[in-house]
Amino acid sequence: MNKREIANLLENYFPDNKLILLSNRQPYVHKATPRGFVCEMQAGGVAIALDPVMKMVGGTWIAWGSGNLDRKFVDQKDRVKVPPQDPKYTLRRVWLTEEEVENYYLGFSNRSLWPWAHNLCGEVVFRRKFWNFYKKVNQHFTQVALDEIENKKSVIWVNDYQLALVPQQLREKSKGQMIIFFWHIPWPNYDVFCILPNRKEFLEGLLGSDLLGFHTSNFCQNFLTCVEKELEAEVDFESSTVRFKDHITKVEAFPISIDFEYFSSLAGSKETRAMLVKLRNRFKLDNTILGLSVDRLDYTKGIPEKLKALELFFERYPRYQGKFIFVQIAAPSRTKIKAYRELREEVIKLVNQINQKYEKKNWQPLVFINRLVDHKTLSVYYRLADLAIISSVRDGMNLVAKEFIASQIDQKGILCLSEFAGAYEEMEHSIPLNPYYTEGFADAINRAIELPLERKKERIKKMRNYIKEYDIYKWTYDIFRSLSQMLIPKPKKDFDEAFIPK
Ligand code: ADQ
Repeated sequence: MNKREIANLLENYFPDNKLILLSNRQPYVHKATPRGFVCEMQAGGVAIALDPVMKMVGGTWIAWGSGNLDRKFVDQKDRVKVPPQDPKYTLRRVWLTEEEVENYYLGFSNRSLWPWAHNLCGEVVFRRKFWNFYKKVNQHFTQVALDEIENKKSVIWVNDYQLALVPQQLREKSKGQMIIFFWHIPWPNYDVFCILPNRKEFLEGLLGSDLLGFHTSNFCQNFLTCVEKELEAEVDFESSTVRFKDHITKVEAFPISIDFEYFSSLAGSKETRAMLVKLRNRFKLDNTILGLSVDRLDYTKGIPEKLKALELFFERYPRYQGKFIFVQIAAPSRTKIKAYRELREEVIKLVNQINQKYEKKNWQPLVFINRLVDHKTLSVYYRLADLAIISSVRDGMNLVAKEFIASQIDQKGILCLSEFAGAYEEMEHSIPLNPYYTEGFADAINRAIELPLERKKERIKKMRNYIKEYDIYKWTYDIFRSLSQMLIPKPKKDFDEAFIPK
């Protein structure tokens, strides 16, 4: 996608508008480490996807200052220009108290909404205190956004499930702004939706936006059905709009993507090629197949399910014993929540158990790298891998799938992808897998490995062409184009004409 086209669209339709983006997580964190202070990006789909957009468009990004040195690097208005080495936009940090983090972030966002949206009702915890803090922190973000608007015409782009009440709060306090909301995770069906207490208020919060985006048309349909059943609103499934209290919200699917050129050229860079040789030697890959997964260590990503499928794969297809290594890179995530700590223990236990089985054969099938790695290293692993496995039990999209494809410059890798990841709708040339069905999963791994090289190349080529066209810039363009169409006055229905007697 040509970045100039986005700039033209913005100049034509939103000439004097300031862009204000809100998300819970910030793109850059200042923190102290044993190596000294660092300013780094975090492993989180939302920040990684939106950073290139903000670098291109400019504006202000409002997010929680979660790093232990964040306060040291902001001005009196809590602002800092980022990226630090080549500033392109402003990051405005919002400060949260410990109690707010506990209840709004770890509580309602991550123990109530996150498992709820992913259909994992057994993990859901609802507490009144969580909800009260959620409302309070959403108000706080709204106030900061109002402060940034300074009564100027703005496009306010609110992101994700932590800030669902902001659109309505903004609409009540400021007139004439365009509000986009993008929901980055799945939207559940009506039966699951109904377990959410305060669900009416939650929907009303989102319906404060002019444009409400989801990754897939299925999530849009789920949302519209919930609104229709829950609120006294006019829902038009054909035009995908909701009229509620005289305000119209357009609901549309925009499958998020990645900066294709960035990942593709990183994969072809001199540095990557040099590191590739080193790692090939380290893993002794001349006669060995390398499988790879990159995930936040989250129970929605199906990591134990994948390890169990790999264990079965080695048993069912013993010819791969000693000839296959699987690398799981897992970024620590939400470590203050018990379910996440337990997941880590379970994963380590499974990895050790499987490795011990083959100790005598002098072969270590699994490598577990439990840390954040930089993009250059990630790129080397993406190139090194003969197959990537995405095993989410449920996922809004999954950017790793697209990053892996973009990095396949020599088109030799293949993607095994869960049918329950949003990305599956677009990646029809991947090898499908069902993480709940261990035997089928093990067979899918075998099928992927045994696919003839020419067939792998055909598949990868098709997926690369697709992502090259539908990259993160095209995603942004589509969102703004849709918003701009809402500004054009709709032609008056020819009601009168139709009833003029001939
Ligand atoms: P996430 O659940 O965070 O995002 P995902 O889309 O896979 O999931 O994005 C993860 C990002 O973190 C990727 O860019 C990946 O490269 C990076 N990452 C993961 N592990 C890493 C590691 N160890 N080191 C470095 N980087 C790592 C949410 C939704 C997704 C949706 C995105 C965007 O859950 O479904 O795709 O938002 O909308």
